[in-house]
Amino acid sequence: MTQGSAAARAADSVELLHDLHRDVSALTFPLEIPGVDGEREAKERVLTQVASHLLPRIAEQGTPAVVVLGGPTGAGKSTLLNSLVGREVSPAGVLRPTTRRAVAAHHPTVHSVPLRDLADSVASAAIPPGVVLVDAPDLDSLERANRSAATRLLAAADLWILVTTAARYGDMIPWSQVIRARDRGLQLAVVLNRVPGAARKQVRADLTERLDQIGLGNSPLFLIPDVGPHEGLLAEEQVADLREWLRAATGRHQARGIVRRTAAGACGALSESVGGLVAGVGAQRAAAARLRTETLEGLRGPQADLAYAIETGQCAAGAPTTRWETFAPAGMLFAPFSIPGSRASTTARAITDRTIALMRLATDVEGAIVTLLADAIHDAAGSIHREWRAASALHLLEDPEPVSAAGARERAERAVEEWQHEVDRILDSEKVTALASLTDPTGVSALVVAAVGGVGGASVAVSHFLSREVTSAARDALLGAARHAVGATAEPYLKALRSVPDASVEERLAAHARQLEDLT
Ligand SMILES: Nc1nc2c(ncn2[C@@H]2O[C@H](COP(=O)(O)OP(=O)(O)OP(=O)(O)O)[C@@H](O)[C@H]2O)c(=O)[nH]1
Ligand SMILES: [Mg+2]
Repeated sequence: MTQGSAAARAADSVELLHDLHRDVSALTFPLEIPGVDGEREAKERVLTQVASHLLPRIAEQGTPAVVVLGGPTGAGKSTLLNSLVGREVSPAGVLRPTTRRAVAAHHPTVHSVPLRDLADSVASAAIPPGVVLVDAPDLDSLERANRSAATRLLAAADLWILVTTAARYGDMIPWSQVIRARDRGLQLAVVLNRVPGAARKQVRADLTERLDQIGLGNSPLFLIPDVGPHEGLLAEEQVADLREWLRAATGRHQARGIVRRTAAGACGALSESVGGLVAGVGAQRAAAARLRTETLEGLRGPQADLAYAIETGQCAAGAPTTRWETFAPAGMLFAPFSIPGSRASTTARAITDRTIALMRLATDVEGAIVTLLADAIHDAAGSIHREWRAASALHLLEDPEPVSAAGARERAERAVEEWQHEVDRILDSEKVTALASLTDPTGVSALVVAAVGGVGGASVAVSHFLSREVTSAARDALLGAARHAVGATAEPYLKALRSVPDASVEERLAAHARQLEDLT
């Protein structure tokens, strides 16, 4: 590869990694579905790897290699760092776990110390210049914060010195982490602490074989003999081999080699991790689609029942019909509506009385419609809410409380009021001359409301004096208003689902994963 194309490639990689970092930072996994904790952690890992590991390495060729001392609590990681530095820079102790904040030791000539956000840095001339040696919190910690800090440090490492003890290495080595590190090209060395003299050979053979099984048999292995109860720094001769190897392996030249190798390996592993995030987004979207279907399903029953009641003219058939019939006989106020050709009183007094009677009738009808609609809204809200609670998704809502009975009633009242205006608009374009001598315009409108509500006599009167179309137009308007009012119950839920990443996010991440694959 020519120098020019190498530079172009590095520039492309930097741009790709910046884009990836931006897109992954913005990524959310809002729905609590199986595996989501893993996705959220994977997101953090990817961010650390890109920001603390890959970008600095690609941008600055002179970055020191990051060597992380990682392993179980009490294995002697802090003691080892202190012994290599020659003074206590990271407190070692008997309390488990001891180290909670990582310490990064580096040569005083190293100015751009990586991992500033993850570790406190300490300058020491005892550390070779090409390396930053990091004492990490315990990897398999019972403490979540320690576990996560250690995992993030390993994500940013070029070389991992796995520190463990002879007594516990069998069960205490976090093998899954070792395998993951191997897969992203991270170099491994193992320090086995407190090895009893007699067991030396046996333990070395056993551990080498285990490492061999996962393709890491060539990893350097350092055995530190057991010196009995011990506090403070280890004697120089106990760490001399490790110091020498570290110096040789991470001299400036080799350090760059480690860095390059891990960066290439890391791009492959990163591509896989991003692929995992893509799958995670897919799972979120599938869950959101299910929840959306269930939400709309919650509307369906109440909307259908309501539409049936309106279409069949049953929504206000009871009391209002009785009231109509009280005024319908000959000589009564509604007689001219009920008995074609009957002589109607058209005095101003009779018109006012008739109008008032019609308005009372309409109030009854509207009251019945409001109750029906409020019940439908409340039912729909209740069933949608139950689905969301079962899916543990209520936290996505601005207001996690379902619509109350009073709230549903208020919405229903507003919708019916709106509908009434719509009825007036329908009547605006009708000729109402024949009715004008019998009642005021409010009475005409009330007559239509009663007709839609299912008062048979009112229906007949509207057909006779106006047209059949007026009732059906007003009924259609009520159907629309009712459907809309019930449908509005789902709106905050559907809006909340917009926080789930959409297909474009999934596609962009998948494209990044493919491009990363090309970089390896
Ligand atoms: N005998 C013996 N004791 C050691 C050795 N290394 C560390 N210790 C002791 O073991 C205890 C734990 O050592 P640390 O260095 O704090 O262990 P660590 O791995 O840093 O532990 P965490 O910070 O909790 O992850 C301390 O009391 C040390 O003095 C060793 O090589 N031999
Ligand atoms: Mg420690």
